[in-house]
Amino acid sequence: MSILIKNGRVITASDDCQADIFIENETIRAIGKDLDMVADETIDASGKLVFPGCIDPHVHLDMPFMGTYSSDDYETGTRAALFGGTTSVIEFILQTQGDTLHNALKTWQEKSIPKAVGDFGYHMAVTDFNDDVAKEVVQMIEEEGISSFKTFMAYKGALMIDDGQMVQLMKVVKKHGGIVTVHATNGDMIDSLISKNLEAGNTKPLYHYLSQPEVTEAEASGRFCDMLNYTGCPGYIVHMTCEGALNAVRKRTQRNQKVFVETCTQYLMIDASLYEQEDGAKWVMSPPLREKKDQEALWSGINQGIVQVVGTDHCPFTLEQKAMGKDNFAKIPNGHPAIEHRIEFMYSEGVRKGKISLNKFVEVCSTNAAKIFGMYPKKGAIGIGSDADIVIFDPNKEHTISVDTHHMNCDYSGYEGWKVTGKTETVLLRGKVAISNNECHLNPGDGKFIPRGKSSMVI
Ligand code: DUC
Ligand code: ZN
Ligand code: ZN
Repeated sequence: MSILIKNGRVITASDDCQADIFIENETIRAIGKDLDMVADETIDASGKLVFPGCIDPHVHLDMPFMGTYSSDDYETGTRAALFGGTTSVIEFILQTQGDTLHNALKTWQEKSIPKAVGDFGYHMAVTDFNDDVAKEVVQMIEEEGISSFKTFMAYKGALMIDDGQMVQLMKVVKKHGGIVTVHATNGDMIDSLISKNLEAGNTKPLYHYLSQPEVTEAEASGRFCDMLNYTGCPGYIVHMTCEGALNAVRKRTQRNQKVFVETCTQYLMIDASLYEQEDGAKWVMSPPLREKKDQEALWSGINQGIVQVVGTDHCPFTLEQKAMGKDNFAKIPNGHPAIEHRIEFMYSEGVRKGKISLNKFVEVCSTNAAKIFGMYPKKGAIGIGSDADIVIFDPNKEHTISVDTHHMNCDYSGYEGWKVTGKTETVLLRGKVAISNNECHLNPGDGKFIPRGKSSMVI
């Protein structure tokens, strides 16, 4: 099977040119002006942008969390991702404290392999570290294609590891060429602020925000960087939200350590004033939304190259699930639906509004994640020999975000009525048309596990 994409404006992290792309089976075989090749199918991309399939390295599908499960599973979540132009996701396996990494891997394989519509990899969340787990970490890198290890500096008693475990984990991961990622907030401080607020009868969603002030993230981000520097391990801070945390990293990077930063679309677009609304639970996530000054700082961080990736932390819960915390903000399941619209938001809010260039857009939505997490240039690139994961994007199409039209398994949108310019039109996954004419043509099981190697951003 071959496909020729003709007349598109091809954008990568470094290039911008008018070119045709010839695909044979799963792979890009030729790129050039007016390619004289015959294919089984030709797609005319005149007037469209053509860029590499996007990668969301931060999603939670069917995740057991706060007494329930995130409402998108591998089928609905990866399908919604494809509709938006995200062809690959990296999801999080959660080790159960006291149990092995291998048992957790088996559980996640069962829920992902038969269901995934788009491609996927796993970060392994190490929630309990000891000498036996250290051996498993090595096996994950060398035998299972899992080279990134997620840690939590919060959620004590469920997910958090202490600083001693963190440093020992970093040493093993460094030795074997992996990377440690982190939810960097000061869990003890947050837990005490939550208790104080509840004791005072402050139960509304606003107090979720007020229990996680900026300093809790800035402090933990700096501490994580210092532990990376001590161990020499490369690291990655997920879902950074604020100026204070960014400045903590900026200061540390002056000593030339390897630390990468991810932010998420929501932290660039919406702010904490939403917590004052009656329906504020819709945006309860951790870390919480911040302020306008933080959005500006994050956009600047992207342009300065301190923030390398924009993901989503997609972790949807239905309104019924959110209502678990109607009398107590600490019981609202944390997270919101986001996987589908990241690319359209980044184009509309970022590129169209002059905040980032087209090349930067591809870099932060696709290429950098592929490089940092060891899947470049198979993913994240339009190059000869790369997987034919391709987005054909209409840069002028206007549309409105709504729960009525989204494909995520969630009965609300946090962006209801938001007007967007630019729409994902056609999506190819490894040479197959996954999305066209607003329909998905792939099935559960068509998405494949991506075994990942060492980061190509770390020398
Ligand atoms: N934050 C969320 O909002 N949801 C899932 C986990 C997390 O850290
Ligand atoms: Zn987190
Ligand atoms: Zn997360």
